[in-house]
Amino acid sequence: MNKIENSFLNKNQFGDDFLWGVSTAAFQIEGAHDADGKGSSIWDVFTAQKGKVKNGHHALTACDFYNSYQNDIDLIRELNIPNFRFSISWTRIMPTGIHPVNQAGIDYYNKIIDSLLASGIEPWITLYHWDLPHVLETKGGWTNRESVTWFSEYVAVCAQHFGDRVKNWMVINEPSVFTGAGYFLGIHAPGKKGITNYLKAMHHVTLATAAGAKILRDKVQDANIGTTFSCTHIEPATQNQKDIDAAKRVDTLLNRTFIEPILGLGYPQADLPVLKKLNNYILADDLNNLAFDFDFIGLQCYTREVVKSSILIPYIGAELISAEKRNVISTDMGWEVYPPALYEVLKKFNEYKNIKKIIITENGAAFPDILTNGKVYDIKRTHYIQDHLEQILKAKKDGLNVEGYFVWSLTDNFEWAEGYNARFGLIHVDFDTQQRTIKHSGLWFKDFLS
Ligand code: GCO
Repeated sequence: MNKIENSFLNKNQFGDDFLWGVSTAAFQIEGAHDADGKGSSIWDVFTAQKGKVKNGHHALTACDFYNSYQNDIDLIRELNIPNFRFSISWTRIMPTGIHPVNQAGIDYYNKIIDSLLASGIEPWITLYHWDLPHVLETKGGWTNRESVTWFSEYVAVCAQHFGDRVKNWMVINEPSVFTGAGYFLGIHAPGKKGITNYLKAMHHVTLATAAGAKILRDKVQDANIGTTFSCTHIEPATQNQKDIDAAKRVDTLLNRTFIEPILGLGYPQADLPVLKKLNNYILADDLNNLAFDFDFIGLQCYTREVVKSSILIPYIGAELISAEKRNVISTDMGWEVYPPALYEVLKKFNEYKNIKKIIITENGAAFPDILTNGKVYDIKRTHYIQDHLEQILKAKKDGLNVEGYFVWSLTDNFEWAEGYNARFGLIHVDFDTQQRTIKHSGLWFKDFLS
């Protein structure tokens, strides 16, 4: 294979210690929804409800990673990718969310971990990537303060069984997304709505993030502990003060609300007054239990949002002007392709002086990928990745803290409410045959990492 020309970028420009990886999540790739004792998660239940997921798609099989993991790990190695981020399915480990432990679940993830290590690939575990056990949801899920205890016990089991070989951990994935979509808007599992559900989930998830991290620190020797946040560069639609203020409120909600408590700064209630309602759920010593000294923070930035003031939108008084309405280039998710967003987000999060290390734990794009004669020429995705790596280089040259980049995602997979319509993979999956085909972007990334 002659080297694919990547004239502007060279891995060495990022430094020898820069981390390169690829990210996935259990529910989106594994399938085997009830295999070997696995219990139902809220996403198993949600996808079974009519009308919740585009085209009625579900993840009963997904990418069948549960059975084809060795093939996919071989592909990770073929692509020269040294770090693999995956999540643990809580209901494989504890089918009802609490003890007893399902040994078959432990055995499965031991096989994944051992296969990765045997292949010279470093495992990076996300403990919670949205698939809460359904039994716990029947008890209120994240709106129930007991969720902190349930999650802590689950983390302890994973630390005990995997911590001898796995040193890189992320506690919770994108709390703003799954609480907002799942407990306020109702468009993601468990489909709950309303400000009370949202604020209770927000607080309990933030407590659980710190509690889980403390357990890892206690039980895993030499652990590199992080957690991940969705983040987006926010701009006002105009320089009208109302739009500037609206953008500041959206930025507070999307970029600050979940990270600032764990940095010991408390909830940014002054800049988003609705957050003062959290005081109804904050108990005396909670504020001391929200913070944790993470070894790294994972940022997951895909785009920017442009905001205008709107009296019609409760609690935030702002609305996002879609990429379509702004007539700009966008992905299959409707997200604007705007690489400078990554630089702006890195600049923003570098202002938090107690963030030790920033890793981009997700970045990627969904484009329509056509398989033609056994090839997928996804040049838009290749350019998307290259252009975002250029922004990381710019950030590093400006002295900003960014120590790694993980592509979302290894293979096309189940994109939540979008189902399989949004393809993010470096590797194409024919979901009828489970045939994998490395795309142009995957071949480029392989060359880039070689
Ligand atoms: C997220 C999740 C991933 C998504 C990816 C593309 O960031 O929303 O971590 O599960 O699939 O970001 O939307």
